[in-house]
Formats: sequence, C-alpha cells, structure tokens
Amino acid sequence: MRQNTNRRLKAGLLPNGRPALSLPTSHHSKLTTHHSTPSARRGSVLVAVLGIILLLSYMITRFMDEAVEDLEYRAIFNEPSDLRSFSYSMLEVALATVQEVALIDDGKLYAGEQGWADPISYAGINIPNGWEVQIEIRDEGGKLPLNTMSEELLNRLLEEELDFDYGTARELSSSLLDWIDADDNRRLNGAESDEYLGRDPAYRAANAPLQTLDELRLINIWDEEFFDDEGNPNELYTYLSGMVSVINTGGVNLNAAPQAVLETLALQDGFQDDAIFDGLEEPYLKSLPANANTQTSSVEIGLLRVTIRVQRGDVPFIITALLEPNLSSDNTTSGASSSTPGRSSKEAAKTGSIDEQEAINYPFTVLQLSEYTQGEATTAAARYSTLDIAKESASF
Ligand SMILES: [Ca+2]
Repeated sequence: MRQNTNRRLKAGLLPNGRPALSLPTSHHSKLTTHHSTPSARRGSVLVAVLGIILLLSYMITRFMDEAVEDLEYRAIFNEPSDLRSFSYSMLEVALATVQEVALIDDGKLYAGEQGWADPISYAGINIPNGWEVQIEIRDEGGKLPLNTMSEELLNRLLEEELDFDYGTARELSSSLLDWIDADDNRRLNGAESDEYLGRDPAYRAANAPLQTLDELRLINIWDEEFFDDEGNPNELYTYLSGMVSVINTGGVNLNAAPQAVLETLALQDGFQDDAIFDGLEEPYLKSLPANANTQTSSVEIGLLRVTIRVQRGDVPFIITALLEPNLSSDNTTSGASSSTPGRSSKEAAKTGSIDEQEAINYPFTVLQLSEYTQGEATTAAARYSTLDIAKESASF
C-alpha cells in the first residue's frame, strides 16, 4: 500500500488520484501559484517551529516543577544539621527569655506583655543572612480542660455556649465521662463498651482521658452532634475546639481565655466577665477576680507552647515544644549554682541520666517535643478584644 502511494506521488498524483499540483491553465493563475506556495510554506514552517517551542517550553516547565518538588522533598531529609541545631538553640533562647523576664515578677508568668513574647529582639540574636526565624510562644492554658472539668461546668458549657437543650447536654456529658472513667459502669444517659462493641467496626470505650480532641468522633452522641455524616468535623466542632483543650488539665488562665470560656467561668463563679480587665495597672490580671474559683481559674501560665520556625530557601524547619514552667523562686534559688551554664561542679562528660537531668534543675518540664508539626489553631484571648475596645473608646 505504501509503495503504491509513493509511486503515485512520484507521478505527481496525490493518494486520492488527483494531481499534486494543478497545471497552469492561464498566465494569471501561474503567477498566483508561484507567489503563494513559498509564503504558505514559510508560514507553516513558522507555525511548526512555534509549536515545537511551545511544546519544549511546556516540557521544560514541567521538568523544572518536578525537579524543584523533588529537591524540596530531598531537602527535608538532607536538612543540614546546622539548621536543626540552630532551631534548638532558638528554643533555648525562647525559654531563657521567658525565665529571665518571669524572674523579675518573682517567677510568675501571666502573659506575653510581661516582655518575653519576642525573644529574638530581647536576646539580640543575629539571624544569619538569608534565614528567616519565627518564634511563637503561646499560652496553652486558656481553654477549659475537657478531660478534667467538672460535669456541672461541662453541662453549663454545652447549654450556655453551645445551645444544647437540657437533655442532650446530659447525654453528651455522661457519654464523655463514661468514655474517660476507668470503669465499665454505664451512667444513666451514658455509653460504655457494650454500646461501642455493637457498632461496625466494633471498638471499646477508651476508659482513659482523651488523647486528641478528634477522639470525640468515636463517642456516643458527640459523633452525631459534632461531626457530619461522613465523620468530618462540623462547624460546632470548630467552635468547641476554640474553647476546650485535652492538653490543659489545670485551671484556665483568664489572661488567655477566649470570650466564651470567660463567660462560662464567670457564670459559674458569679463575676463580671466584661469588667475584669478594666482599670488594671498592666494589660493582664495578676490576681483572680474576687469570686473566681481557684480550682478552675488562674491568672498564671501553666502550659506553654513554643514553636520555632527556621526557614532557609523554601523549606522550613519547625519544632514545637509543650512545656510546663517551674519558675517559682524557691526552685531557682536552690538550684541557682547548678543551673548556671559553665559552672558545672564536675568536669566529667554528661550522659543524660535521670540524676543528671534533675541536677540541671531545668526551669521547664518538656511534655511534648516534635519536629515538623504545629499545635492546634489558637483562639484569641478575650482581653485583647476588651483592650481594643478600651483603646478605641479612649481615642474618641
Ligand atoms: Ca468508662
């Protein structure tokens, strides 16, 4: 077939049998034929070249995109150790700043306005050229402790802030408390393993504190109220996550509490949540409002989350640490000599044993430490809005 076509072309015929070039029938048409053919060819060559250029540039762009992605991916694993050690140095700088500033206030930590919120400026750290360093120190104690709060306070939160009716609020609180408590005795409106073993797939109640807030999706009634049909968190869950924490187990620092948390506590204790930040010497509380319950409320930081983000080029290196400050002046005076750098009593190399760690008398207990992850989203403390309103009204 191909040979046949070739032969026909040689003979000046197209495969369909027509002549490849129409024979000139007049002088006029001869001229037209001679002029149009080379320019049409040049045009089609140009289009072809442009097409090739377009194709090449597309391929090069794709190749570069893939190469960059590949490099970024490799960079995560081949991160130079200096970036990592620099990040940990920055964590030390942040903690040293917090401790030094807090010691001015007798080791008490209230809020960032004490002067420790910006450790890089405070410590005068020189950032290497082309590097970007961010340090965020956040109070994790501003939310209600979901694992340890009283049933009464939980019901109040569910009814007053989340608008559940009396019955649903009790079902929710009983189911959660059954999930957390160690026994398998079902409360009146609760649920224990016998309920969950009947599900597909079957599972048992944790009978232990929640590890993450996400665990609520496994609990009776919570799975319906805070998650959609596909098990994804709904808007109410987002609202709840701004008010409760599974990490905090102590009192709520009123200085970091969002409005809804402040309202719930104020309702419980009978103090005026909208007036507690009025007329203060500093923009934060140093003592509790008169009626506030000392078990559920506090004005000091019990949990700190420090996030260090060091970036060189496109790839960031992130470490985040959850810490419990132990800055009380007793601690620091008794351990002053051993905690001062460079004044070790023994010259022997340290191996990091428990005894040696305790001897350092580190002013923070590290509860969690991870690389590449950040904490959950934060909710703005209520006092900021109060302060903004105060500022605005003062300017009028
Ligand atoms: Ca239980």
